[in-house]
Parts: sequence; C-alpha cells; structure tokens
Amino acid sequence: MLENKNKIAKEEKAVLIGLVHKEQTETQVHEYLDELAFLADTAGAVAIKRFTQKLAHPDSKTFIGKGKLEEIKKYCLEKSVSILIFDDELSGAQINNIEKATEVKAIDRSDLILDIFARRAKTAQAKAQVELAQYQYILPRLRGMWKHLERLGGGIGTRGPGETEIETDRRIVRDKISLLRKRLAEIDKQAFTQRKDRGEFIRVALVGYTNVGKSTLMTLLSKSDVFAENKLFATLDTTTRKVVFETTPFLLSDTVGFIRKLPHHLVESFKSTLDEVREADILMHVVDISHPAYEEQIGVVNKTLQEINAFDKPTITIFNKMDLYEKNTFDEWLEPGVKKEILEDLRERWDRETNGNSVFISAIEKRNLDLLRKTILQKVREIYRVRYPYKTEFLY
Ligand SMILES: Nc1nc2c(ncn2[C@@H]2O[C@H](COP(=O)(O)OP(=O)(O)OP(=O)(O)O)[C@@H](O)[C@H]2O)c(=O)[nH]1
Ligand SMILES: [Mg+2]
Repeated sequence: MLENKNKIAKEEKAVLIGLVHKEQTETQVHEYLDELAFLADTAGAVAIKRFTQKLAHPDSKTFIGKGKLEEIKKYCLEKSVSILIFDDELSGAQINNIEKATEVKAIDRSDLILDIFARRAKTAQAKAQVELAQYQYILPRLRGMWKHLERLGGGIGTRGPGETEIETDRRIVRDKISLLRKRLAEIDKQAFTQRKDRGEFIRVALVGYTNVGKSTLMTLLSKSDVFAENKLFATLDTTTRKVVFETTPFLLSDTVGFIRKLPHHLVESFKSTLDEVREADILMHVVDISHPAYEEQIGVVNKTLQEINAFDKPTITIFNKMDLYEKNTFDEWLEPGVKKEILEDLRERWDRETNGNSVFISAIEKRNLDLLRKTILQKVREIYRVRYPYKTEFLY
C-alpha cells in the first residue's frame, strides 16, 4: 500500500518553486516563499534555492514552463538537490510530469504541511485526523503516485499498474477513509462528554496564525508548561487549563495554529480539535506584530474562523512580540519622541479596528501582561454576568 509518511529526509536539499500570478507582487511571492522555507525547515529539509516564474495561469500539465523545468533540472543535478517543493497545490498528473521532466521528487505545499502534521501528531485523535487528511489528499492523485513508484522501481514490477490495480487501491483508500471517520466519531463522542463535564465555566480559546506565541502566552497565563518552539505547528492538540484571575475562574485553551492555504482536508479532519474554538465563549486572537505580513495573517485567521463557524465571538486581539517589532522597526538613533508617536499611531489604528479590544504585549519580556489579564478578566466577567445573573461568587 502507498505510504505517505515522512516524505522528507533529514537535511535533504530542496529547492522552492513559486508562481507569480497577475494579482501578486514580487514582494508578496518572496514572503510566501519565506514561509515555505520555514515550513521546509520545520520538516527537516534545507531550502538552498528559490525559483519563481511569472505566468498568468499555471500550466495544466507541468505547472510551470518547460524551459523553467529544464533550468531547475540542471541546477538540481549540479547541487544534488533531491526534492522540489511547490508553493501551490499540484494535481497528480502535474506531479508526475514534473518528476518525469526533472528526475527529482516533487511535492506541494499541502503535502509538506501534511508531512509536518504527521510528525507532530502525538495523541490518537491527532494521528487519526492527520491520517484521514493524508488519505483524502492521496485519493485523487493515485494514478500519478503509481507511476511515481513505477519509475522508482518500487514494489510494482515492470509492467506498471493496470486499471484494476488502481481501482483496487482506490477502494483500499476509501475503506481507510471510512474506517478513520468512524474511529474519529468515537473519539469525538468521548471528547464531547468530557467537555460537558466542565460545567458552567466560561471558555476562552487562544487562536492565531502559527508561531505567533500562543503556547508561550498559555504558559504565562496558566502558569503551567506548554510546549513552545520556533517552528511551525508546534501545537497540534488542544490543551485546556483552569485559570483563576482574582476570584474568577475560567477555562483557557491553546489550539493549533492556522496558516495560509491550509489544506482543505486538514481543516475538515481537524474539525473536532477545532470544536474547542467553535465552542469557546471568548477568543484571544494572538498576532505576531513583528512579522512583515502580520496583516495578511490576521485576514487568514479570520477567514479560517469563518470557515469553521467561529467568527462572531467576543474577541480580544493580542499584538504579541512588540520587543521584536521595535527592534526591527526602529533604528537606535531614532528620537524617542518619534518612536512614541509611531507606537501611538499603531495603537490607535488597531484600537479603532478592534473596537477598543486590543492589547499590545511582549510575552517574552512579560510586557503589559497585567493589562492583558485585566482585559481578559473584564470580558470573562461580562459573560458570567449575562449568563448567570444570580451567581455572583465568581465575580467578587
Ligand atoms: N521575540 C519574541 N519572541 C516570542 C514572543 N512570544 C513568543 N515568542 C517566540 O515565538 C516562537 C513561537 O512561540 P509559540 O508559543 O510556540 O507559538 P505558537 O503560536 O504556539 O505556535 P504554533 O503552536 O506552532 O502554532 C517561540 O520561539 C517563542 O519563544 C515575544 O513576545 N517576543
Ligand atoms: Mg503552540
């Protein structure tokens, strides 16, 4: 059977390939490829070069032009590159044609993300969710993958697969998918019962783009250790802790980060992990303000929240990594007055856009955490008041 796990070997040399569409600027594409490089790095590969091509539409057969593929092939041969990573989703036929033309393994962004998720998955639930997404990804690409194995001489023999063999594989994959769905439904039922047992506590969920500092903040606010690191998707499973601010208890959850072009199947199969977000009373949307594309990241998060029906909730927007933002933005010779003015403008602007529900912090330097705690407490109490008007022991 086809294996889709750990496609990338450690320290494997990779090149990144991106298309520059009509509506995109070159800067944007470079930012996208920066992110792709970070993803590749998280998976253990080393991206040593980037290729971009301006095309109005991707080529239906080879995604990029033949000439470009030639150039890439030559480069890969010279530098012993063994994997091509495309920033956009490829069809099975495209993967197949590209590999034929370059004689190098090709994967796309979705596949790379699935690979990272597969490595990161620890619990039975996360593992089943990733596996489901992987099989859904494979299903429409089976034919291409057969050809791929055939070329590598792997397991199929010389004849190549006939329609029956591909049909058999499709059936196996479909069976796997329905089995995983059943298993996840079981896990879901248990999780639902567990969540119900949590009683009437208000639930607050940390959400945001990947690597913005959600887990770091979770650790600070709940005083318990939650795994954080400078890699993408450090967190896959939801962690929930009971937190008490003054006399008010609530449940705080750390959740999986979002990213642009998150594979559709992944969002779908992670539905139950994302239940925590959907069922939350309050969202804390953490933003990495030091990231050059932070505004686009806010947009991606909001769009994903909409997709999972969790958008219209009371939200506090937390602009994190102010330390890094200031380091990147301000020269040391800049007058303190000017600096203050720029920061004021930034604050005013986002205060307007979030209706006064934003806080600027640095989790690492523990800056402004008191204000953050106060803001959260206020929001939590507001909801307790509305929901349980006769229950005052949590409030005073
Ligand atoms: N400079 C700076 N770095 C920070 C700050 N907060 C978090 N970090 C770093 O950012 C990286 C990511 O932090 P995490 O807490 O793992 O981020 P996350 O949002 O949980 O990431 P995922 O679980 O991967 O989605 C870590 O290396 C943190 O040390 C901050 O205020 N300033
Ligand atoms: Mg995390």
